[in-house]
Amino acid sequence: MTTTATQPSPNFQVLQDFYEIESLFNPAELVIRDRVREYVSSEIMPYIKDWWSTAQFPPHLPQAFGELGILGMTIPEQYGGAGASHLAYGLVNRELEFADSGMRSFVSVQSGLVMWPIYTYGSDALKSRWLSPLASGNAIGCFGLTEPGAGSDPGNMQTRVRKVGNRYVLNGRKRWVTNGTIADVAIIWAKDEDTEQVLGFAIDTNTEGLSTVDITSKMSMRASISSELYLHDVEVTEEARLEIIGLRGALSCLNQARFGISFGVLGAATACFEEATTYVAKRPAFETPLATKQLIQARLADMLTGLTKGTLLAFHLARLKGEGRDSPSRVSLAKRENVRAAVQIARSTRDLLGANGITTEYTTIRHMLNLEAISTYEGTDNIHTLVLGREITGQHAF
Ligand code: TGC
Ligand code: FAD
Repeated sequence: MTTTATQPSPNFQVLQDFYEIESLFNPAELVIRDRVREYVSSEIMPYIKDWWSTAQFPPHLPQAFGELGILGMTIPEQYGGAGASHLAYGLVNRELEFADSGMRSFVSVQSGLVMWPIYTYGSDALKSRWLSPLASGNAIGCFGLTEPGAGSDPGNMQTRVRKVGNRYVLNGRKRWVTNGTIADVAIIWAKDEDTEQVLGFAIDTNTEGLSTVDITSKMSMRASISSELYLHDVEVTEEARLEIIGLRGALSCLNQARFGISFGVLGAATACFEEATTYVAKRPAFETPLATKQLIQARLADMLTGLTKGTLLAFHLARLKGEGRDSPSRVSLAKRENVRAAVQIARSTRDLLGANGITTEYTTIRHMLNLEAISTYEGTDNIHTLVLGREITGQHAF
């Protein structure tokens, strides 16, 4: 048999929610999920391959995301947020990353790494200056923690700040800053020259001495902007300083983004799983479709299991987060495990697609390459392993 006409088609609606988690979502969560799904389907899916291939993040997207109400959506409405649940935010991440990780990354950074610290640690003046424009997408934010010589170990950052009268002066260099060249406000972490304590600032990117340049040689996250950011005697007022002292200020922001990633990567993995399932139903080999082969079915079974376990993990983490019980190591476990599952599903799909799997005619190679970056950013796989090792043994093994 070489034709496919009689093959039953997979029911993705059932497979996407194999353990019927959706029955636990509230109506508001489903409404926002569906609204974003519709937007992704009509306004992102038809174009994303080109955006990724030509390495562009279209400038109309921030405002479109603002109109959808998905920027800083867990922040209270008085600051321009939607006061939405963490689960709703997670589901939005999953929908966006079904299209491309770069779409989710923009929303992650803007919401978790820029709006969240301004909301949590910013003065009233900072909140009223930035939160509403960031929520509407009229302003864009970025987060500078990583440096050329300090990625996994941000405690070794070289960027320095010194207090001069009632102002602060910053010098240093940040690397791999998502949205760096398009940002209006940059959250920058620097060590106090006197105390060696890490301090955080929300800096208007028009401030003299601050400059940026894009990293253009990426083979991953091509529909997302990654930049270098230089600070040369950048002077800011006390008002720009975040009210938190120590590395924990910066690390607390990462929990927000890592949470979103644990949902987001399920979207990329779902896109790959659907592509694999559709492809093997049609692709003949040795006279029958690949879907009839036991080894192929075993692969699909592993994919469905990975997706289902990942969904349960992310969903429960959202519930814990809602109750303030999302400890950093719980977040680490979900980030590490769900990224691993997604990478595995993407690589496995790439293989099932054969030679076609290395072309951008299929979506999987794009997701697979994006997921490589996600395995590195927001804490590498090794770093999250060591966070869990420390939780288990009490021993710091970094
Ligand atoms: P350590 O001694 O463990 O901690 C220093 C202080 O911070 C506290 N802490 C945390 N607080 C909140 N949340 C967390 N996740 C925290 N982890 C630690 C800790 O309790 C301590 O507080 P205190 O009050 O006692 O001083 O610090 P360490 O230097 O040994 O480092 C620990 C380690 C390795 C886990 C940390 O440095 C780390 O997470 N490294 C990975 C760096 C990272 O993930 N960078 C991400 C940059 S942003 C990014 O990638 C954006 S990608 C774009 C997108 O999201 O889409
Ligand atoms: P390194 O820290 O040099 O790690 C290299 C390897 O060594 C990894 O395998 C790591 O696991 C391993 N390793 C490190 N330490 C240990 C150890 N103690 N034991 C065992 N193994 C270890 N950063 C920002 O601040 N803001 C952003 O917006 C941002 N966006 C990003 C977007 C993209 C697309 C990418 C790729 C990165 C982004 N980053 C951002 C940076 C990201 O957070 C760092 O790349 C990440 O933290 C890892 O740092 P590194 O690249 O310097 O790798």
